[in-house]
Formats: sequence, structure tokens, C-alpha cells
Amino acid sequence: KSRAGGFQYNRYNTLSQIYAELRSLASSHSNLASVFSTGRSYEGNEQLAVKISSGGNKKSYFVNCGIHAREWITPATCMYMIREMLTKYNQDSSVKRMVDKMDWVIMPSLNPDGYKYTWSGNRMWRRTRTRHGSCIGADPNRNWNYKWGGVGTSSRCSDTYHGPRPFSEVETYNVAKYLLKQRRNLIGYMDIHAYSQLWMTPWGYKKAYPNDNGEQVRVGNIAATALKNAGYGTTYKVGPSSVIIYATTGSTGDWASGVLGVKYSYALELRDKGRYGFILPANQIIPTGHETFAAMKAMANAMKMS
Ligand code: PAY
Ligand code: ZN
Repeated sequence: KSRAGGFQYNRYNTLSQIYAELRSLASSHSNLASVFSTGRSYEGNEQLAVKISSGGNKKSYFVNCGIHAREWITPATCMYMIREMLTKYNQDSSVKRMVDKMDWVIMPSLNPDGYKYTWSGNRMWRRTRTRHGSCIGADPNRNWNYKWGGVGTSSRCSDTYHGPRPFSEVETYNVAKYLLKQRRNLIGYMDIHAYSQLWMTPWGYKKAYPNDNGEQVRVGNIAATALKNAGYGTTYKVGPSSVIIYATTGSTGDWASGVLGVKYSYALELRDKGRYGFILPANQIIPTGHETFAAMKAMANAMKMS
């Protein structure tokens, strides 16, 4: 059904529709939710996030969608999960359990300029919209200040351009600044992409396993099993991104693990496995949201908080 600003859960929505719905959901559940911005993008769009908390001094889990502009299923999935958490907290014990265990900070669109451009200019745009000499944009998932500028990155004008320096993109800089302030409280970080159906752990920069790998894979397997059993039989592979997809440097997940020291650092690739790719049909939004949220609940339930 139609909500604030014409937002619909079974359709893809514009940035302004997403932001209107986010504010509307939070204001109708103000006991649990508050909206804030980590700052403005290069073009001046807010990077809105919602903090979901049932109170007390808890650890928090940060989730972002939309770091890559064309991966439209990801903002849609973040919005689905936010709605579930807020509207079912009082009705569904599995939702109450996940929200009571930790705070959740969820950002539907880390790269709002890019997302807007996929609606107005080029549906297949991936990067930010920062001007770098003669070309526009850098890859925000190559721009973090950990092993920056190595394997899996490329030069200016390419889709995997790492940027002129770490955190050259104000969108990654803003989020990093926010996370550094939250560091003591942060138990997890999840960067949600599409597509390929992967539940990825560090490291990305080389085929190697951080100290937390055993625990990351244990919980990742529990999440992937819940996802598969959520009704659609969707299968995910679990493991280090350098092993199950390819090596990258300057990625979000490596920074969260290597710099922040966050134990539950994951990067997801949602549906599908390439049939539709980035152009996933809208009738898969609700199923994807449903199965991904089932996995998130299972992950939360399995996590060790200290
Ligand atoms: O964090 O190591 C990581 C994820 C690797 C992703 C990347 O940033 O390149 C993988 C791709 C993505 O979601 O951006 C996969 C998609 C299908 C692509 O654009 O190739
Ligand atoms: Zn991506």
C-alpha cells in the first residue's frame, strides 16, 4: 500500500521516497527509532540512518545498504528490515529478541548521489558522483583507509577507481567518522551489496583469515542456513571475500575489521546469481527482504556479545 511520498514496499523507490518513508516510520515508532544524518554527500544529499533501540546501554550493529548505486535491491531490503523491526517489535518475539539484544543503526543509502543518478542518468552507475579531473566518481568500496589502493582497484575513470586518496569520498569519510566515534560500542558492521548470494567475511585484501574468522564463519553459516530455510531455498556461500569472490583493497568490511576491530564484520551480496543481476524484478523485493531479515535474526541470535 502507498505510504509517505508514494513509497511502496513492493516497488523500487526514489531517494526522496525512501527518506520520506524512513522519517515516517521513525516518527510513528518514536519509542524505538530516531533518524539522524552522518553528513551530506558531495552533491549535498543527506546520508540518513535510523537508530533502533529499546533502551539501555547496549552494543550496536551498523548496517548500510546502497554503497553501490545500481544495486537497487539493497536499499529496498534495508527498508524492509527497518519496517519489520519497528512494526513487529511488540508482536513477534524473534524481532523483540534481536532488538533487545543490541541497538541497530541502519543506513538505506550510503551513496545517495549515485542512487539518484541511477534514476535520472545511468541505471548502471556504481560509484559516487565526485568530480575527479576529467571523470566523475570513485568506488566507495575501494576508498577506505585499510590496505588502500592495492589489488582489485583501478585508475581514474574505471568502475573500481580507489579515489585520489583514502576517504577522498565524503560519503565514506562521513560514515568512518561516525563509526570511529561509536567504536567502543560497535559489535558489528554489515555492508550490503548485490548480486551473487554471498555472506562474506574478511579479508578482502588477500586470501587470509583474520583471528575472528572461526566465529565469523560459524555465525555466517547459521545466518545462511536461516536464509535458505526462510521459504525460497535461496543458497548463499559463506567465507572470506578474497576467496569466494575476488580480492579487493580499501573495502568497507576490511576497514571495519582491520581498523575498528569489529568482530562481526560482514559484506553481503543479495540475489540473484546473475540471471537478472542488478535489474532484479520488483516482485523479488519482498521475498529478498523476508529471507534476508530471517538471516539477520538468526545472526543476531547466534552472536556472542562480549
Ligand atoms: O567487499 O569484497 C567486497 C565485495 C566485493 C564487491 C565489490 O565491491 O566489488 C562485489 C561486487 C559488488 O557488489 O560491488 C559484485 C557485483 C556483482 C559487481 O558489481 O561485480
Ligand atoms: Zn556492490
